[in-house]
Amino acid sequence: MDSPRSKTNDSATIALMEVSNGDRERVFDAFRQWGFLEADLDPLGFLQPVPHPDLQLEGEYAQEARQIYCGTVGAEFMHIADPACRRWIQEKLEGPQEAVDQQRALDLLIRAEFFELVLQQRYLGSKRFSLEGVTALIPLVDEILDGAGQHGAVELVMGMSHRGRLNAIAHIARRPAEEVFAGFEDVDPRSVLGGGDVKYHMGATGEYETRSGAKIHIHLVSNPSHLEAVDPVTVGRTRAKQDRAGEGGNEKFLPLLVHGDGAFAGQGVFAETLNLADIPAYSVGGTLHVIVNNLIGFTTVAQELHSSRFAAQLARRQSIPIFHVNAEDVDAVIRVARIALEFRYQFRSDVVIDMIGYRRHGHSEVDDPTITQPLLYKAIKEHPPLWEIYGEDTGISDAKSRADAVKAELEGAQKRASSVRKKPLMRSLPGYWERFSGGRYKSQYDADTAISSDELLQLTERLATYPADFHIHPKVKKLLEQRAEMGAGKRPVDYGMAEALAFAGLVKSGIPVRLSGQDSRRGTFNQRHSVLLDIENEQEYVPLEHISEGQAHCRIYNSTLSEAGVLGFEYGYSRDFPETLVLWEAQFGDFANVAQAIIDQFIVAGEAKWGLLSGLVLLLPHGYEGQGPEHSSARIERFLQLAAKDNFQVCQPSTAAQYFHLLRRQALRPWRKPLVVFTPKSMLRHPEASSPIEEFSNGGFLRVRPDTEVNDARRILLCTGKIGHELKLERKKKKITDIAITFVEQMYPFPEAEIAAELARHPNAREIVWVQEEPANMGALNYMLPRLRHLAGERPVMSVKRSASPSPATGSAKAHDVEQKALLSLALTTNGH
Ligand SMILES: Cc1ncc(C[n+]2csc(CCOP(=O)(O)OP(=O)(O)O)c2C)c(N)n1
Ligand SMILES: [Mg+2]
Repeated sequence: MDSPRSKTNDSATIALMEVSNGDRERVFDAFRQWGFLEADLDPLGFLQPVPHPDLQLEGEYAQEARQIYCGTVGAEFMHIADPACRRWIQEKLEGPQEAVDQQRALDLLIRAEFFELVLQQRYLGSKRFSLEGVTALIPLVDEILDGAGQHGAVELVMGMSHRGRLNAIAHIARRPAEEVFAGFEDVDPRSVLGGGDVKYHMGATGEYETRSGAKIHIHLVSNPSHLEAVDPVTVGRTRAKQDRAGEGGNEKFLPLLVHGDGAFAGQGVFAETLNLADIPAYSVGGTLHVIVNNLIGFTTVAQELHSSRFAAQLARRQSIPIFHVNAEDVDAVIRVARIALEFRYQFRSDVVIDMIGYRRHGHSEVDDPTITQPLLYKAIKEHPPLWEIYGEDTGISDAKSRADAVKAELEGAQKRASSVRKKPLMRSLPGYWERFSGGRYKSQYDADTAISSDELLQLTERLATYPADFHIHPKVKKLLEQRAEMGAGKRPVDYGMAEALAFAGLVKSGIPVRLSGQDSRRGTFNQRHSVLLDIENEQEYVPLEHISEGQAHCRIYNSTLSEAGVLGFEYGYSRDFPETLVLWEAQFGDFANVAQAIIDQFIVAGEAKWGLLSGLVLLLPHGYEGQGPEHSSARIERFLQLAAKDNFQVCQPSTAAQYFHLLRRQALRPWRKPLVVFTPKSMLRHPEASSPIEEFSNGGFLRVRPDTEVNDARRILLCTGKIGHELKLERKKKKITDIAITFVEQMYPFPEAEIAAELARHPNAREIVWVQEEPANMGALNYMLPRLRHLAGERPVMSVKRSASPSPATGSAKAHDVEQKALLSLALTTNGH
């Protein structure tokens, strides 16, 4: 097969040069630069080397350089700007090669191969996403672990997708083979009705003993089908483990991402993750990337999967090396693994290994690949398994008898599989949680969130103070003066101050806070100002880091311009640092849809699929303010559709104090559930949404905020957020006294008892109306109506909303005003409809 991707091939200009001995460096440099294009990387020979004009050199040096750079390893590293890095790699590749423990490598290859064969024999017709064709992955990771152990690693945090995952569970996480086989028996379907996950997505943990005798914990991260979505989650989990470990964290916890070639090149979330590598908020001291490259994705060949010659070349955006290696030169694979590992520890940098092999079967084993790649699969059929090739190459005479022994061992394990007891991991958690909901064990669900007025004053003093010699921006100075007044009860507290007080109280009591989002340090709406900048020297001062002696950290970061990558990272972080209040903020709420896979696959379903808890908070600015289709809606409807079995909380606090108590409840209660908060924009500083300081030292988060101004109303309006405040103002203007306006502050879990109590407080109200700003096909309407009707009994429940629309909001500010007036007027004057 000719490679149409040989974009660097310009054979017309091939020049033959005579080179003198004194030009050694020049010759070597040409090969260091382009040698990988002529390297022998594909065991089946379909990916042809591309002759490069600069390499058409003769002489002793060219021969020597060609041997190093055009063999079974092709290194791309000359794009790295740092000469020390380049020299380091050069020396490793050009220096003497270390010996390989070939017996060990052979054993691992045999295990990897026969594990798949036994599965194939016993569970014909089941999908397993075999590793055959790239079994060198197992000795590769073995070598990484050996090196990591020598650097003091205690844990490998590994993210990988389907290909070879079961093999990795058995041979890297070292779960007993019978446990993996048991997954194919599916003996206890009743235990996972409606939950659980397929066996090749479940996470696994285990203990690995390295060649040199170190013990390394393996954490294979639970993973959805969505390729590469696990990348930022794995890195976030690693960072959390590193942060918890403190000093030396990034030596101890090593992240490894195993990618498919198609996914590596194609999936944006990986590119987003790679971009996080050197940014202090997200750095983990280098992630190892291994592409299990079979030059195919499902039925699609490499030429259709990426514009670059190699899938791995996406990584050239960064100053990191890429090592291509032929998966059938096992010794080369192991040497490359060692170099990559050493590079990570030496330079605290990401590094990519692109291991090129093939896929013995179809995409899964029930696929017939001869339909789409007849010639390739003819060649594969005739190609012996790697352990046989390696056994012969190395001259290890008892390879066959070793293979027989491993096969017998695995068949024995398979026979025991049906009696393996399933871990009761999955279903217990939701059930456990339910026991605490419904108000019966309120203390587990709630927490004391108020802060005494003395302490509020102390916190305020710290939040509003900066060093005497600090040159503060006049606008920020004013803001801090106002915050001082808020804390002292001289002015109502706004959202910005409410949030600062919530964070300050938490870090003071030892609970760390981590928030990241686009422009979050200042705040998109100029509301946060968590970092003060000296206007003369740009020195930073973070009041939240100066609250009290021995306080926990309050880290607020501007994120990269990414949603899926950053949200995935923060989800991962929240998983492994549950004591921290972890928040991700969207610039506008609707941008969260770019991270929908993280929301769907991890945040809302992680507990049901994998039994994994997270206390992550999503802050999503929401509200109809005439700013157009894309700045109005955080898509409340989508979150409510995802709600079931107490999987998360969906809230819209309508006042600053409510926001304060909600954030503190999330951090202080013992249980971890994700929390989605629809946050205000124009209401951030609105007097109606501000709260007296007394509300911070008393009470807690109210799931429903009753209307205390009206008794025995004729009509009850139920709503969330901004529209409720607008309704109240309009009611006042119109001097209406018999319409109650009730805020549903927590939409999910549905506050049934509190709403029922509100309805009961107005027994004569014949009209119960759900009012929302969003169009009829959006917002909470379709979620609320059946629930309200259930509670209202005989009484009719109606609704006021914008007309159904494919787009969330109008692009015209004036049209918006007209619509908004109509909503208010309908809600307050007619019967709704
Ligand atoms: C986001 C996403 N899109 C599509 C798929 C369906 N899918 C599963 S595997 C696969 C091919 C993956 O190719 P590659 O990354 O090369 O891995 P391989 O299966 O070859 O190991 C596709 C398209 C998916 N799982 N996730
Ligand atoms: Mg592939």
